[in-house]
Amino acid sequence: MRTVFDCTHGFVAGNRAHATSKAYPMRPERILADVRAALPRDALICTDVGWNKNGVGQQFPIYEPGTIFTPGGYATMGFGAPAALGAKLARPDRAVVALVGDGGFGQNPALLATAFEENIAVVWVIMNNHAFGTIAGLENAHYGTSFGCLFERNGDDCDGIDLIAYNLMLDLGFPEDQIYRAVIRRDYDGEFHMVTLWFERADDPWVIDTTGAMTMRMRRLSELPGWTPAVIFNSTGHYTVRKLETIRVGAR
Ligand SMILES: Cc1ncc(C[n+]2csc(CCOP(=O)(O)OP(=O)(O)O)c2C)c(N)n1
Ligand SMILES: [Mg+2]
Repeated sequence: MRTVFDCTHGFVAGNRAHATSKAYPMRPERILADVRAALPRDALICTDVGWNKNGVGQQFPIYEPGTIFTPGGYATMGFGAPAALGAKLARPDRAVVALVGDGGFGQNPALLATAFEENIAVVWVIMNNHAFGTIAGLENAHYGTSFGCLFERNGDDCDGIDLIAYNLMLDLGFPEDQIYRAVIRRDYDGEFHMVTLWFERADDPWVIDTTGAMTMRMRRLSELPGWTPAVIFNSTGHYTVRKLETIRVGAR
């Protein structure tokens, strides 16, 4: 007879590849595993509804009583992000994190004003799949459609902080055929990152890293050995890049 213990351990073992995967876009299992690893054991976790809640129930160890707050029962979206504010007010000594989907995070925008006004320091981890993903999945399974569940316009999911840099540069008048968004793979650890590329010169673009996560100043791509663009795109062109030497998009 299989025990609950066997099943749980079987699941964890079977899930390990996803939880450590370097796939791009990042897998939700990896987000949960990384968040858990980064947090103290007594951190307060608030979930919303969607992959975050389901995933936490399934594969996010809770170590101490009273450290998980999740909307059971009717599973109301819009709970997790503001609940974290309340948790932090109650326990300012604890780290507080909300795990929330992009759909759920849009339910209660006023929480941003409250957090700012009251200076409440919480972390919202937004699991962004450009969709009411769990509902899209159910709709697909039952009716073969994802009607009303995907956040996009003309096929563009309008996502990413790099999009701000991209649009700003276009607004400032940089030529449209010189500005591209790119998914870059960093060779030494296999992680992916999104940046804006400015092809001032056709063969060696400037890298504009809006988050500052990867570079501290503007560099040319040639100064960043081991950064391999995987995809480069703007509204008119889309390139899958196999070799750096093949990038000459500005010269088209
Ligand atoms: C107030 C409310 N409306 C609708 C639902 C039904 N519902 C459950 S999950 C979900 C989608 C959540 O989307 P998101 O927050 O992006 O998470 P994801 O499913 O993409 O992981 C919806 C619409 C709900 N639970 N609560
Ligand atoms: Mg979503």
